[in-house]
Amino acid sequence: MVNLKQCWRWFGPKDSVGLLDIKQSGATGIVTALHDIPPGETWTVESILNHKNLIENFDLTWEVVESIPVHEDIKRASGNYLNYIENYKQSILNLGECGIKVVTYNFMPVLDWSRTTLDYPMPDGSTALYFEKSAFAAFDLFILNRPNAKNEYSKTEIDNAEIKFKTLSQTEKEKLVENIIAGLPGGTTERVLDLKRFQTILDSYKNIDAITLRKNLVFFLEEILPAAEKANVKLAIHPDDPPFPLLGLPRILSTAEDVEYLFNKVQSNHNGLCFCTGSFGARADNNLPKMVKQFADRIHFIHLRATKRDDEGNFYEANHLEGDVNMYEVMKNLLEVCSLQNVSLPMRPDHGHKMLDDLKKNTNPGYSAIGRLRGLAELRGLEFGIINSSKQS
Ligand code: DNO
Repeated sequence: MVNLKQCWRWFGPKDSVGLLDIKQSGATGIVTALHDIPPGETWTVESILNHKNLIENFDLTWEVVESIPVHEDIKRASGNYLNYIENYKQSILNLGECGIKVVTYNFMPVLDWSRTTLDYPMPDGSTALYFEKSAFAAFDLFILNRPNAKNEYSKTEIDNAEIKFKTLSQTEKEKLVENIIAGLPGGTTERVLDLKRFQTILDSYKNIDAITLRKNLVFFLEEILPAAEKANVKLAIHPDDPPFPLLGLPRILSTAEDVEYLFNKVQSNHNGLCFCTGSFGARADNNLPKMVKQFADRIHFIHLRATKRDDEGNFYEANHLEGDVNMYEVMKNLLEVCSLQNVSLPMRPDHGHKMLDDLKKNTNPGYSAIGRLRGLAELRGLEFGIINSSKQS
């Protein structure tokens, strides 16, 4: 059986988890981006090579770009979008020239990934990321006061949001606003700091429903795919996180049906998926082991993480082998895909709890050193066990 290529996300020289730390994790591949280049601008060969050299100095390899952010104009097909698409193509060509062959991106309007609490206490003293529906709704209905938002919630949801809102202190409200509108580190959307500006950006999507957003994604892909094919760069779209609409914005990559639609519509193998078990797994109707088989030849990158859902639709990020995801089946199917195709697909342990010394450090939410190290160690153990038992049978 062929292994997965074990990778680690690095946020560049400012990341408090450095390349030497990463070497000690056992990962050999790096997932990173040129975080200082604003969405829409071209990544030059020179800037790519500078970043690549930093990585190679530690005998690590830059395996995957996560992400080249997609400018909001492209998602709306408005303003300067044709220019930004040209720049996107050029960035892909430049990456290909520098030997980097997988590019992750997402097509979530306004918000990239979203959580309401970044330090949710676990019984063992570590902390996790948490998405609480009533807190999100309290923000939407009673802090942002988004026009017509009430029509999108049930009576019970509104009541629960109101109860939640009343329990929040001023500091907790401010924290909630910051967590939601400023975007999370590594996110690909604009860092917005005031509610008015945030509402203006939401308003710019008022005529864009799921059908239009899909159309804009297909247009974008058809434009950039010739460059991706020429440079042999595989595109890997990241699913919606969480996988349902928020703030009245459409979400179009939440389910197996959504992925199937996109792959049928744009058939190139370079139009692929970042198979993120944490994102897809926050919905009970996504059967993850089955999705691995279904999209086998279009999975170009893998995020392994497990969420634990409750009946109300809240979820926290569990330890990698302990949430609702059947990680054993997912891993087994992924390894079969690798063997059949004879490729080591790049995988990174996605997120991790803040634990032990992480708790004293300033790390990007979800991207602590020890929490991810635990995740990677568990996942490597699982992989090792599956590969070895398959040799014996
Ligand atoms: C969060 C990440 C996302 C992801 C982007 C890909 O931890 O998984 O921010 O990088 O959605 O474009």
